[in-house]
Amino acid sequence: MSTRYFGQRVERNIDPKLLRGEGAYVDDIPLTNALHAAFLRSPVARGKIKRIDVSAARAYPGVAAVYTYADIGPLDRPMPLLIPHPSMKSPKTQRPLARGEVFYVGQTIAMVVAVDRYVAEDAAALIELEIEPFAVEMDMAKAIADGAPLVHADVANNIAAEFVQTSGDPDGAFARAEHVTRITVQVDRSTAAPMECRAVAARWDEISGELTVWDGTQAPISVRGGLASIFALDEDKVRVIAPDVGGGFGQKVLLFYPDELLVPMAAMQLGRPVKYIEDRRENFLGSSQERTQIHTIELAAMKTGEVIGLRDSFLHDTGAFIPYGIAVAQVASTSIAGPYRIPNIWVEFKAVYTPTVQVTPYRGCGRPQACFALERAMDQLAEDLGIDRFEIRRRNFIGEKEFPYERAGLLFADGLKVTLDSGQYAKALSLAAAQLDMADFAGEQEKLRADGKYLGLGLACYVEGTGLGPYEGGHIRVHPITGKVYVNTGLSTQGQGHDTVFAQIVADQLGVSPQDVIVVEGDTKAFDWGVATFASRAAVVSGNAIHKTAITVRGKILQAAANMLEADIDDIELRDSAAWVKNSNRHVSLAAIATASNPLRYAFNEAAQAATQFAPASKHDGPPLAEGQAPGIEATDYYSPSQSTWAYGVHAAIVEVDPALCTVKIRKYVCIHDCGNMINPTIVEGQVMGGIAQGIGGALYERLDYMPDGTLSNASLMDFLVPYATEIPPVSVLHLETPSPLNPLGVKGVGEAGCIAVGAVVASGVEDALKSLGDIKLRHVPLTPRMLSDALESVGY
Ligand code: MCN
Repeated sequence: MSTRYFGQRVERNIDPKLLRGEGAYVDDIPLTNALHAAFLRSPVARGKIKRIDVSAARAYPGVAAVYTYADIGPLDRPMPLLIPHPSMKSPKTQRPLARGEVFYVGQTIAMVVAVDRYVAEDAAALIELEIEPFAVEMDMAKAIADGAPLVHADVANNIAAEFVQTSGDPDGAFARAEHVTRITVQVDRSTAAPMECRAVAARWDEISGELTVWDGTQAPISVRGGLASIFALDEDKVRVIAPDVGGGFGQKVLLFYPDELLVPMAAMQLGRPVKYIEDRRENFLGSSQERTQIHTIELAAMKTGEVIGLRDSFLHDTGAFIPYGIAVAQVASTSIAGPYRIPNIWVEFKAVYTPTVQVTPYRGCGRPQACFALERAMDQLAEDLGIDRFEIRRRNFIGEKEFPYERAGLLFADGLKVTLDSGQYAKALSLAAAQLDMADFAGEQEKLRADGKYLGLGLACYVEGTGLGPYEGGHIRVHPITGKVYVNTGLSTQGQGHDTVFAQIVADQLGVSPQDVIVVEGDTKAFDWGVATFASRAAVVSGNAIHKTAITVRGKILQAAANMLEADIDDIELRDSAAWVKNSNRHVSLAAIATASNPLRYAFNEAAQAATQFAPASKHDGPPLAEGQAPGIEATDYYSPSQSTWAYGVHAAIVEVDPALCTVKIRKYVCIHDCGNMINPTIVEGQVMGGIAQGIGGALYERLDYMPDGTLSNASLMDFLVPYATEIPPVSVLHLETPSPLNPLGVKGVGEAGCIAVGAVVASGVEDALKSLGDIKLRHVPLTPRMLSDALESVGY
C-alpha cells in the first residue's frame, strides 16, 4: 500500500541519536594536533585603546600565536553589511579585532592560539591593555538627544537609520476618528541562549590546498562564500560543515563573527587545526542579541470599535553595529497592524546605536515587539470604548474572503510587498475562546479572589510573514545498489527536524518509507547553492524545492520502469521502494532501476545482475530512460517564492497573580495557530511549544541588564533567568490549516510563531487579574516582580 506521509506524525528520526548523546557537535569533531583559541575582550563599553602589549602573551609557554588587528592583514576591515538600505546614514559593522577604539563590553581585541584553552586563556590574561574610557549613554531614549555621548563620532544623535512607511491616508483617518487610543510600550533586550554556544574549528590541508571549517552556523554556504572570497580561494577548496547544532534561534547566522574568520586564518597560517568554543559568558557578551524597542502607538477608531487608522513611532536599539541593516525594525514596522483590516497606517522608526553588542534577528525578529504594541493598544481601545476584548478584535479582523489582502505602500523588505495570503482569523479567535471555557473561568476568578488570589485572562493575536526568498534547492538521488534515497539541501538544521519532514515529502513522491530517505544538510560539499535557515523559511522554500525535485525524480523512475517492465508509463505505480505494473505482480525495485542507469559500473552487485535482466526497451543503448535524459535517478531543482506566506495565530492564557509576592503563574495557555498545511504536526507542535517557552522567558524572566557604564550585570545563566520546564504551563495547541495559495505544498512557516504573542498575552492577563485593585497598566516586558511591585504600589496596594 502506498502511504501518504505528508501531514503524518512521523517520528523525528534524529532524536534517538541526540538523546543517546551520540550527536556530533563542533567540539566533538576529533582533530589531531589541534590548537585552541581564546579571546581578549574589551572590559569597557566605549573607549580608546591607548596601549596594547602582547609580548608576555607571545612568550608564554605553549602559545603558538597572538593576533591583534595589526597581525591579521586583509581581515582587518569591517565585516560585510548584509542588508543595505538607503535609510542608513553611515552604517557601521564590526572589525574582527578592535582597532583604535572599542564599542561595547565583550568586543574582541586579541586572539591567542595555544596548545590548549587553559594556556590560551592564561596567556590572554597577560596582555597589557590600556583603554581610555569614554562617556556612554545606555538609555536609548536619552541617547538620541542632542549632546548625548556618541557611539560613532560621525553619527549624529546616535541615529543609525530613520524610516517611515505609509499605507492609505493616516492623517485623514485620525481627523475622522471618533476616538484615539494612545499608549507607549517597551520590550527589553534579550538573547537566544542556545544550549550550545557558538563554535568553530578549522583545518588547512596544505597539499590539496583545501580548507575545512566546522561551524555551528545556520548558514554554511554563505560562510563558505565569505571565507573563499576573503582568503582568495576557489569555493571548491573551502568546505564548511555545520554538524549537529544545539539551537541557533537567529544568533548563529551573523556572517561573520570574528572567530569565524580568525580561526580559519590561524589554521592556515599555523598549519595546524584550530578550535574555538565560545563559553557561556562570551555568548552573553559577544553573540548577537535583540528586542529593545519603545513604541508609541495610536489607534484611530470609530465608536463601533472599528479601527480606521494606526500610527506608530518607535525606537529600535541596534547595538553598536548594524550588520543586518534595518531588517529587524522593518519587520516590526510591517507587522504592526497584525491581523486587522486597518486601511490607514503611518509607521516610523529610528534605529539607535547603543554601546552594546550588535542586534541581529532573534526568533520572532521584531514581531514580538510589534505584537506587544498593537495588542496592548487593542486591549486599551476595548476598555476605552467599553467593548469586550474578543469582540473588538473580531470586528476588525481581515475576513476570509478579503485575501489576498495587501497593505499597499508597506514593504516587508526591499521590493517585498506586504500581502497577506490566506487565513481564518475569526475562527481562530472563537476556538481560543472555546478552549478557555470562559464561564468556568469567571466563576473561578470570583472564587479565588476571596482567597487573595487574582486570576486574569490574557489575549493576543499575531501574524507572521514567513518563507523569505530568494531561493533554496534540493538534489535527490536514488542510490544504485541500496535503493536508498539521498536528499541534499543547502540548509542546516539547529533542531527543527528538517531531515524528517523533507524525507516525508520525498517518500510520498517516490513510494518509499521516510526511513529510507537520508537527508544531508549543513555540508557545502553536499549542495552548492543556498541561503540559510532563518525567517521560518525551510518548510516553504526548501520544502517546495525538494517537492519539485522529487516530482522530476519520480518522472525519471516512471519512465525507466516503463521501459524496463515494457509497460505503459501510466500503468506504473510506485510503492514499497519499487515500481509496479498496476494490478499485477510485475515490479522492479528502485535499487535496480537506479543501477540500470549504468549496470556495468555496478557489475559485482546483485542488483546489477538483476538490472541486466531487463533489456533497455528504449530505442537507444543507454540507460532505460528516455532518449536525452541524463543518467542516474537523480535531479536538482530550486524553488523561489514570489512573496512571503503569512502565518497567524491567537494565543490566550489564564494567569494567576499573587500581589503579595508579586509572582505570576500561568495556569493555562491556549494557542490556536495556522501555518497552512502541516507537513508533520508533531514537529509543528514542538516548534510552537519551544517558541512559547522562549516567549514566556521574554514575558516574565529574561532581560539583559546593562549597567549605566555599559557592563552587563547578568552575563551568566545564574543571573539571566531562562525558564525551567517547571515554569512552562500546560499548553493546548490547536491547529487550523488554511493552505497558502502561493506554493504547491500550501505551507507556511512556523519556527518563530510560538514566541510572538506571549509577552502581550501575559501582560494582558496580569492587567486583567489586577483590575479590581486599581488602574494598573502593564506596558513593559519582561514583567518582573519588581515591576509588578511598583505597579501595585502606584495604586496604593
Ligand atoms: N513545518 C511543518 N509544516 C509546516 C511548517 C513547518 O512540518 N507547515 C516544519 C518544518 O518542516 C521544519 C519546522 O516545522 O521542520 C520549522 O519550519 P520553518 O517554520 O520552515 O522554520 P525553519 O525550519 O526555517 O527554521 C527556522 C526557524 C527560526 S527562524 C528560528 S529562529 C528557530 C526555529 O526555526 N530556531 C530554532 N525553530 C528552532 N527550533 C530549534 N529546535 N532550534 C532553533 O534554533
